[in-house]
Amino acid sequence: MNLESLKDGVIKGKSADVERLTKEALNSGIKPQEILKNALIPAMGIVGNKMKNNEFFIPEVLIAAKAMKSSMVILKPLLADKDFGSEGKVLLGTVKGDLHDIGKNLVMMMFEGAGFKVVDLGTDVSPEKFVNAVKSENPDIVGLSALLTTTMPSIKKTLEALKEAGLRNKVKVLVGGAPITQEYANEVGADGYASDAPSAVDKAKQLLH
Ligand code: B1M
Repeated sequence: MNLESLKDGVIKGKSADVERLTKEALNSGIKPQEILKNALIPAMGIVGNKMKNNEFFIPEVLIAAKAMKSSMVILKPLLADKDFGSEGKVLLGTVKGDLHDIGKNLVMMMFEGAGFKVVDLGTDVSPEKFVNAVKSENPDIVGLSALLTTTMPSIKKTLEALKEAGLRNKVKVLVGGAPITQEYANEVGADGYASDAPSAVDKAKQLLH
């Protein structure tokens, strides 16, 4: 069986086809790792590029991510934990005081689609919660999302809390969200800034390699 149709199904967001083709691929003897590596991850890479080039917008990306998930649901029990974390581990959250999570979830899907393991802390995440999660999860990257000008200071506070806990040098911190800029990232001492979900993945890869 050819994985191209599965890849194409993810790009076009055809969840039912993706589910069927995933099962067919497994039945034909293709290993779950191969499906992840040769169909799902490249498909989400293409989706990310289309988003960057303004060929795809948020609805298309969410539909593609949903299709990817319909395959992941089948593959996940068949895969070892390490298969999901081959690129690294990302701890993601929207900062304290901020409840916006649509962008953060898109960033999460792109990371998962690119082969990262993601631990999602959700929204309104306090600096202390980030610190505790860094201690327990030992991530490579901490991703902070903020959508409000009033919650931008929570990014700074989270960076300070990581520093105070002696953890700042153990992780790379990536920041993003509508009001965030590269200048702000520099000012607060983050390691990277990304303006959209695909760029977040590119930036994380740059920071780790
Ligand atoms: Co709110 N809201 N909101 N809101 N909301 C904005 C952000 C606002 C710009 C609207 C406006 O006034 N024009 C404004 C902020 C103004 C400002 O601070 N300058 C605003 C406000 C004021 C508020 C409230 C205060 C309103 C009120 O109650 N008076 C309130 C605050 C609640 C709180 O958080 N404490 C509030 C509430 C809400 C809802 C709950 C109703 C809802 C959120 C639902 C949810 O997320 N589950 C909501 C929404 C939907 C919006 C808008 C309309 C859309 C945000 C969104 O989801 N965009 C928004 C206006 C707008 O942006 N046009 C607005 C789509 C999403 C894909 O984009 O989140 O930017 P975005 O994510 C992008 C990039 O920014 C980047 O990648 C993503 C994908 O490419 N990115 C990262 C994001 N995180 C990243 C992290 C990274 C890297 C990249 O690395 C880790």
